[in-house]
Amino acid sequence: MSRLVIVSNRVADPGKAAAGGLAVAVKESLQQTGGLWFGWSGKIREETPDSADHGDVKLEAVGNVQLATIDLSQQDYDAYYLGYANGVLWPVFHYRLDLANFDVQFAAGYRRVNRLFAHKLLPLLRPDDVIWIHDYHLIPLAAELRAMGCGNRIGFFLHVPVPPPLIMAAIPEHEWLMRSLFAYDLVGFQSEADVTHFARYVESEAGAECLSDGSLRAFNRTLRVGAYPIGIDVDEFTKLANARDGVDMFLRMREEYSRRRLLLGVDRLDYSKGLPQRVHAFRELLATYPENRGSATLIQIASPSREDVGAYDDLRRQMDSLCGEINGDYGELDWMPVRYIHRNVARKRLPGLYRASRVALVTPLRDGMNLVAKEFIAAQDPADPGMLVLSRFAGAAEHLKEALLVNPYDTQGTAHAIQRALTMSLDERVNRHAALMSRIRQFDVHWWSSGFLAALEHAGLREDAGCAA
Ligand code: GDG
Repeated sequence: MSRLVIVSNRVADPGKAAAGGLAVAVKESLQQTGGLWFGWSGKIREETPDSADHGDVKLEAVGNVQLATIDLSQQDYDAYYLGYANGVLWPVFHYRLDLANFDVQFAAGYRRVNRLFAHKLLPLLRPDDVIWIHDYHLIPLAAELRAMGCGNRIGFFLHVPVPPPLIMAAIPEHEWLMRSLFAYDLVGFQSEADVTHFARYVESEAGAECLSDGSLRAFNRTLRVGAYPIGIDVDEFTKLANARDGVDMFLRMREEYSRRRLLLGVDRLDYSKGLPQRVHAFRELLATYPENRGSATLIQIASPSREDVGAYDDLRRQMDSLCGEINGDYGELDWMPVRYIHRNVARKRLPGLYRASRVALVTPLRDGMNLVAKEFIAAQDPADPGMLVLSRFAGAAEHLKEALLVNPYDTQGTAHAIQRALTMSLDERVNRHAALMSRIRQFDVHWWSSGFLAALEHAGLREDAGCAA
């Protein structure tokens, strides 16, 4: 059997908890098969005059997984990670052209680091390795590897959404970027909407032809594409909910909030997650349905994220002030409407928190998938489950139809949906939850990784091993 090589921007220690959807899912799939995980160590390398080679690859074995990491220079980190990946691609792919900073230096740094990754990874590869590259940080990596003569099977999975063609076309380097995807044997997206956007882009910008088997023909090559909605390890998460920490947390929360109705949000503090809009909708709930005053409490966990990127600072200030305002306007001596926690919460505590909540608010403005929605469903007591209010703009909405779907820009509509979730009959909650449970079981993390890898295995042999970019 061939060895699996996973490449992502950041490598996380499989033994430690990770906040962030990609790390959680990659860890869970790699632990099944073993293999090599290559990426950035998270460390910044000291600049020395003889450091042109960017230092060595650090190798470390953790169980059946070998970790291979490199450090980045400050300049590379600024241009590739902060500048291009998180200052151009993340905002544009989440439809936020207003937040993108198109600086040619960032694009150059992005290309430089992708080349560096290829250069450092190549010597570690065996001829029959299957390489699976993850996410928007590393779109041109296969093209760089091919240019260095790599003929291995290479797949790519994009964890974030694909925007419509005209939004994509705002990126000055969009042609180079999208063309470089054709160096892969298989490109996977989160949802059918993403596949459609990508196909429309290459049809209109590169005259691609959509073949009858769903693959795309452009730049003299054929690319297989498909939707592989990512999932969670449902059994592992249910186990976590029933483990001691999970149960302790659940009992503590239930006692603390025995006379309250708990609403919960768990997100990285990111502008794509719709946090200010969510607080506005909760405020609207208190205004329109006064029976919730003194009772409904929103716990919002917002784990710190990308604090070196300016737009995240603004969001932090905005959330501090919105939560302060709502507590000032509606709070009582014995009740505060919002508990806002701008810290990371231990993973083992999350399931208990999910289970103690009547309603989860998963209301991103745009999201590739959203794993919190699935974790919330998995953690519920099937006999008395909480209800999920889910943004129609999350990839998860494509198959979690039994949640209450909302438009997070519509404050009143979202407030009505929250009220509906809070007052829903036990029967309806049980039925909806059972349906949702069967969907997250069907599309779990094992289905995702084995489905993608099986398709990669069968993605026809490449017609040529040359470079697309
Ligand atoms: C990207 C895409 C896609 C969150 N706060 C804490 C914490 N988390 C964990 C959650 C969940 C994960 O992080 C977040 O996953 P999401 O899917 O919601 O979001 P992104 O990080 O934006 O991930 C996304 C995902 O990739 C996978 O493809 O679904 O659309 O944007 O597992 O539980 N974990 C802990 N403490 C926290 O405070 N321990």
